[in-house]
Amino acid sequence: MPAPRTVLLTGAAGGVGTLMRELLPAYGYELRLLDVVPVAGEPDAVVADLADRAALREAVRGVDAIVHLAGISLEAGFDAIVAANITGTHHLYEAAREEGVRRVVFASSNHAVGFTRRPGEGEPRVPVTTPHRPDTFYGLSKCFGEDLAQLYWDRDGIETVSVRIGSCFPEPTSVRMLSLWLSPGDCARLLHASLTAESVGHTVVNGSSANTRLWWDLSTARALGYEPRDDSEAYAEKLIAEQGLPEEGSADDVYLGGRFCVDPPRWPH
Ligand code: NAI
Ligand code: 15L
Repeated sequence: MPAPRTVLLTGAAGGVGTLMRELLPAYGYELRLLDVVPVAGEPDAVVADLADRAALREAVRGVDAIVHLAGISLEAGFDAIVAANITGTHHLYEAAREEGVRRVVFASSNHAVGFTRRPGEGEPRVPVTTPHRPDTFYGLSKCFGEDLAQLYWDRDGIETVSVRIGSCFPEPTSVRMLSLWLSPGDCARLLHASLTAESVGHTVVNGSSANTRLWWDLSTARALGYEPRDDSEAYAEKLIAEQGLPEEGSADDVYLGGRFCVDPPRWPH
């Protein structure tokens, strides 16, 4: 596959989309932007809902690859999650199939496996082969997205890298994020590796920086050529002083998904 040049970035108005709009062009990509809300400062962005199949088909026409970030990014009612994340992602893959787009990078989440126990001291990091254990309807929609990607690879030959993003924000803001943080720079590096690696079929990767306190294994991401450069440890002393360590036996202490397992934050936020 020749290296993609033109890339559709869905969810371009969101937190990760805004960061990636700034960082990905340095890798040589020409971005086409899409979101259900206008993208600030980007008059050419496509404003469309993932429900609009005709608009999606037009938006993917002629692009080499898609980075799919759009959707509900926290817990919400089941019907809303189904519409945006399940039906919407299906619409996007159908548009890709109809228009001959061969590579997708799908923003999955740690919440697809949120009820997985986090490793204790000296225990191995959680691999991507750990069974799906969604902690919310939101996490369940990410499990669906990963399976949908598998189907479109096996049946239609569309390649996908499903990136289980840990916590992608400019800085980690909680003690839990010290283990899951994906810095914006490393996110761009991981998306670039996912867009350019040869023959990925459907590959699932855990998406974090090279954090000292990492809970999960980055080997499938590294196999794509991802070389993380950042480590959340620089923020550890301050965050632990401010927030303390999680209470023993609490969701934040036990599960990868933390409080999503018991009291998930709601969307919109
Ligand atoms: P966000 O909520 O800031 O951005 C999502 C964007 O999708 C928004 O701009 C929203 O307007 C758009 N959107 C929602 N429904 C849509 C629809 N029906 N049609 C078109 N656009 C729609 O989320 P964020 O943080 O930027 O995350 C991006 C993606 O990465 C999401 O899929 C999220 O689930 C995933 N993710 C993010 C993580 C993080 O730490 N930020 C962690 C794990 C996964
Ligand atoms: C996610 O999947 C969310 O989209 C994001 O807003 C964060 O809450 C992140 O997980 C996390 O677990 O920190």
